[in-house]
Amino acid sequence: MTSSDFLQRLPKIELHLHIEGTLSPSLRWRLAQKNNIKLAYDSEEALAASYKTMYNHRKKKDGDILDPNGTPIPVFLDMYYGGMECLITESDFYDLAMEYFTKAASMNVRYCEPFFDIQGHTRRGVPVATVMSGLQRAREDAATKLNVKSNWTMCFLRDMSPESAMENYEAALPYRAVFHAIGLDSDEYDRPPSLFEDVFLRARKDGFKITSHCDVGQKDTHEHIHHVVTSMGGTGADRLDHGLNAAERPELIEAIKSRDLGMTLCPHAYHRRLSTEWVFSNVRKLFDAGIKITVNSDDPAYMHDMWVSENLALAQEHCPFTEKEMLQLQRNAVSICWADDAFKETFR
Ligand code: ES4
Ligand code: ZN
Repeated sequence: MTSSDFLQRLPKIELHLHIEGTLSPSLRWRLAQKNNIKLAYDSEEALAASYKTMYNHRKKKDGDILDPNGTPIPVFLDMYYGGMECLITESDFYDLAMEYFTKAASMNVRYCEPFFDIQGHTRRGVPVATVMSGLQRAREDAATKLNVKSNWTMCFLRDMSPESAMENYEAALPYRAVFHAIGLDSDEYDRPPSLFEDVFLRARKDGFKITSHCDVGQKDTHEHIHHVVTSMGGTGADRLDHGLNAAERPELIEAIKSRDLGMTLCPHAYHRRLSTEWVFSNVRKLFDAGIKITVNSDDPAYMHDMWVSENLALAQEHCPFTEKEMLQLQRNAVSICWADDAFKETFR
């Protein structure tokens, strides 16, 4: 069996994926036409070409520890939020999610926990109900028609205020059947996760799982990781999204291990801007320390169409991981995911 046969056959779980980061140029083009939205590109081809030029996460700021020196434009976060403007109606959210779930089925992804950015939509005037209804309908159809099960995680944008996070949380609570967890994403610069403690404490009390991004190479990332691992929501989050810089600090490795905390890593998201050696030696280090790391894709449409299968192949090649170790990554995903136990059993 070739390595790509092995990866294709592997029943997969994806735990770090932003649904808005799966918006293909073709769907974006179609929705923009339908909704009479003027794009900055004259053709679908020009729009598609714009997806290929991104390299930086955002413009470099003082104190970033690992960002490259180049300043290509557009930067990732601008493109990502710009893409959202074509998402207006319930069926737009449904189509976005179904396009992803269909792709997931083709990769033998059997279960996923995608993120959505509620504020990315409400701040444009899209009602919470519109987002929730489209995502939930897609979730149900994906489970029955595609055999892809899922649970949604609602993220807050950390470059917006803690008050906005709380307002959106409360507006989303009537739809609590739609999502099972709360996360934190967007630009981390001078936005420690502790700023959002009120809403994370509240969400945990209300019975949601909690998680947070600590993206690679950001200013103060070690402090942010420390907070997420030890204190978020009172006793530490239920998972850590990214957090690869923990590999640089023995005390962070120890703290993650002692709580048996799972980590969702996205190798290409780092590799597109950092050295192969730095990225994969640190992935390997966390794996060898016995931490339950998983391999995921983040924003595949905006990251050179590197989906979970391609990210797994990248890790397999560069860490490098044997097939046995690849199976361990899969077991890690089963262990740290928030599916119910009966469903988890179907992966064994
Ligand atoms: C994101 Cl790569 C990344 N970083 C921060 N926030 C995000 N939201 C979607 N993708
Ligand atoms: Zn992410």
